[in-house]
Amino acid sequence: MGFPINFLWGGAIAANQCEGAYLTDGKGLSISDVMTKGSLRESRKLTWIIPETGKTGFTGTGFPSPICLPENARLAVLDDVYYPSHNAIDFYHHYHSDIALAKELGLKCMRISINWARIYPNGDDSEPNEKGLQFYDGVIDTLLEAGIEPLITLSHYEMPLNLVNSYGGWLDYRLIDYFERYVITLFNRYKGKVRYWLTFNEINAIYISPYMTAGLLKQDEQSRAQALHHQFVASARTIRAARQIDPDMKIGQMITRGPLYTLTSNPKDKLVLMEKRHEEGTPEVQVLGYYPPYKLKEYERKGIKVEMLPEDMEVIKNNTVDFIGFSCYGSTVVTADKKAIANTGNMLLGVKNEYLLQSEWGWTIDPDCLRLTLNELYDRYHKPLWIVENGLGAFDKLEKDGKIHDPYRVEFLEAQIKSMQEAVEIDGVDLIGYTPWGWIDLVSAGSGEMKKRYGFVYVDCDDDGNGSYKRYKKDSFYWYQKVIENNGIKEEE
Ligand code: BGP
Repeated sequence: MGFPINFLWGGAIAANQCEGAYLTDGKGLSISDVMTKGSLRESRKLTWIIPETGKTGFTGTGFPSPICLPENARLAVLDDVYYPSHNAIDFYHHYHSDIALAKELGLKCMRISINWARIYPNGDDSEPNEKGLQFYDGVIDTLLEAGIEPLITLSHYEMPLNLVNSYGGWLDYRLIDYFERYVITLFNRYKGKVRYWLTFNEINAIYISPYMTAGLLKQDEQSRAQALHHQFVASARTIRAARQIDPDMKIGQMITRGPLYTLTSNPKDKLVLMEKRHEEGTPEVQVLGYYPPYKLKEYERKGIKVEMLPEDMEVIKNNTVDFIGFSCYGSTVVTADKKAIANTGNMLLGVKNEYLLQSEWGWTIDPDCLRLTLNELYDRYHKPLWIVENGLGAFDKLEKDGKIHDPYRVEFLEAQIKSMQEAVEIDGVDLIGYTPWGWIDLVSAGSGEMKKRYGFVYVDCDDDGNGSYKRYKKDSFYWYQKVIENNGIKEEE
């Protein structure tokens, strides 16, 4: 009973949230480099300049405040503005010691991402940046030497900024070719070394955050549908390239997912639930190789026309994913009752669940969300699954003696792991691994804060980048170490 012996216990991080060194060794600007810090109450902003006049300003990222750029404005880094991605936790210069900590923690796998703008600084360059590749050679070799299997996201809320300013992001078909060039460079370089890859982080989050997922400056549904289609084609072409270059590679999709509950037993609530699931995205395209009828009907109803080349659906059909990776942070309650009180959470929108608590950032704490989600996905798609993100963002206090006592994190994760364990032991779900989010503290994607911490390792730096950047092991570090050692949570614990 329990997890398979080769179960991949791990932890996840992403380039733009941890690396820093935003212009080092030839890296180009990426879309995260023009995003300011926000907070629970104030959303992050994008900064812009009109080159002809020198006029500068701020606009929303589309999540939740709208993107509104004046004519001729380009997204740009401005003087005297703080951008969290520029230094982040400086993983770029700490990766040797950080990976040593991960080894001590016992990680068998680490989910990282590659920053496209380190490899192709402008996205449309004809030659890759050798220094950028050398950085990832170092990270990957250090992981392998530590016995840690890399799982690499090719685009985690990341793309070269030039592709937004000059092409309008994933709305432009040419990005498929540029992305393919980028992944072929990586696959040739890391064949035989890196087995597991994910294409686009939370690809279905385009409905929530079109800029972060697809570099979109437009938010209308037509643009989102078109950009998403381009990402589907790029994802399929990535799989095609992997099969040609290294057939041992396994490529997954990455979606955000959590259970949906109805507020009441009114069938109208259940209909809203079904419709919300449909609105949330179409795992079918990457998993089964076709657009499901509900999405085609929705496009027809809304007058959305997705332009497709004749070969697009062929490549999508012939290159489906090997596994489904997903992030799961909590659950959402839906209802047909318009008056029901809106949840205070900033990402998991819905109605307040009176049976569950919320995190300090308003995210629902649901001890059963993993078992439910794993079963739903497995029943529907019959593909191996991988929980590539899960966790609790919380305030932590560094004590004078260098300790961090975080029983809330242990309590949260213990329930999550038990839930995932039930899906494996009781329901027989095929689960490859578990990489909880932010095994080391890093910048929050949603708010840009440092104080929203997920890690087993504390990083001493604040929301404005001040601090020693020293790493400290939290109490949860020793707890997770034991979970991995025991290959799960033992009954008596
Ligand atoms: C996911 C993103 C991650 C990560 C996580 C936690 O949606 O893929 O990049 O940041 O959410 O969110 P946050 O950092 O806003 O707490």
